Amino acid sequence: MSDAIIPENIDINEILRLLPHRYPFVMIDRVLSVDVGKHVEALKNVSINEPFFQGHFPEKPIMPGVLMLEGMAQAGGILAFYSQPENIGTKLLYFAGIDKARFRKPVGPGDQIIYRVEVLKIKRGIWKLGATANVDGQKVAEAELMAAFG
Ligand code: BDE
Repeated sequence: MSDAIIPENIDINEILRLLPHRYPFVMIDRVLSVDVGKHVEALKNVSINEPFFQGHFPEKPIMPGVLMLEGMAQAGGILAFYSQPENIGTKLLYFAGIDKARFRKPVGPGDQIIYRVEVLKIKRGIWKLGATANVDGQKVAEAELMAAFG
């Protein structure tokens, strides 16, 4: 495992190369930095045009907390693929579990979410990741995620 830091923005084309997700389930727009084997930062610009706002809720657009967990998982996926590039195109990273999820503030149209995901440990092939979501410097959500290549 290299310990390269990749500070350049990883654009949406690179995100779509690494992840199998497609509309309407791509939950990150850009990767801001990757410190291989350690952490990743990614952003999502939340728009009133998000398809989920049609139903969540018709008169009060709030981003579903579970989709912030998905954004954390996708950012974690970018980190895992950069950390083990031999898995790109050969394996998928499966979301295996979640602990300690908290949703602290509502997120809506116009908010820019910054996801930060760090590797807490890798044990028997299970990655345990610590994740936060911030908007305007305030933590809006947090969780610990488990994932495995398979
Ligand atoms: C606060 C903290 C974390 N996640 C969500 C909140 C929150 O304010 N949710 N609000 C939901 C909500 C839904 C509908 Br329907 C409504 O009419 C209103 Br007034 C709400 O605040």
